Amino acid sequence: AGTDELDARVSVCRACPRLVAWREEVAVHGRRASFADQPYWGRPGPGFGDPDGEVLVVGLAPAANGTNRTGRMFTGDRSGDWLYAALHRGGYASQPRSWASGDGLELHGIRIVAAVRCAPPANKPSTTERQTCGHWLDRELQLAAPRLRSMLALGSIGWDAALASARRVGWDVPRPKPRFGHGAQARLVTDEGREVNLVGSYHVSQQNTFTGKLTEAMLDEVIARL
Ligand code: DU
Ligand code: SF4
Repeated sequence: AGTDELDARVSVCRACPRLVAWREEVAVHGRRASFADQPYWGRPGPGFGDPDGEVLVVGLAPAANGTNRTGRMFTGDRSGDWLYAALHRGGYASQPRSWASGDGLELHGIRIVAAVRCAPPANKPSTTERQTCGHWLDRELQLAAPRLRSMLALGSIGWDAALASARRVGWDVPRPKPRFGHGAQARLVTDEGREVNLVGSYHVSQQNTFTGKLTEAMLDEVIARL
């Protein structure tokens, strides 16, 4: 599948000097004590899930001790605990938890990618890094376009990345730019005239889930709209 080749190319990308340095620094010296004896991936996070999925999830970026450790999007951190549990409730994931790349998890009908593929310091990618990594997202949209039905954008960074990428690959995007919010929705039209439903959700990060800004019910509700 086209996604296999894309994943292989992404996983050796070194286009952002600051992020390359950080992902490798964490992998070699910056491990959390509880993971000290584990090998770290230390590379960009390739997309994960169903290569023929009709739904694309666009997250923010890998976490330093999550995807940057396990090599799989959202696997190995608290954000992933929330996302995979919700995808399991929604019928997209074969199991509610994901802790390592060999855990048996399979997604059906959905593929997960990120606006930025390398773990950024303090979870804050720069504007340039977002633009640079956006080219990989462009390729995701082009590969998914023939079957894509909807996209779930996590957080305003995921939302902005999805809209910017859709514009770059020649899809119709409403003007003025649709505003991000939890439950925000926008209708995009691919270059071949297919409608794609973009849905926004607060990101599944701890700062939202611990504080109750994002509840399980709120997440289930947006996933049901995909
Ligand atoms: O072996 P493979 O079919 O290329 O799958 C690679 C990887 O993708 C595996 O860890 C499972 C996952 N995956 C999935 O989650 N859902 C699918 O429908 C197909 C593959
Ligand atoms: Fe490449 Fe994206 Fe990582 Fe930058 S963030 S090095 S573009 S994979």
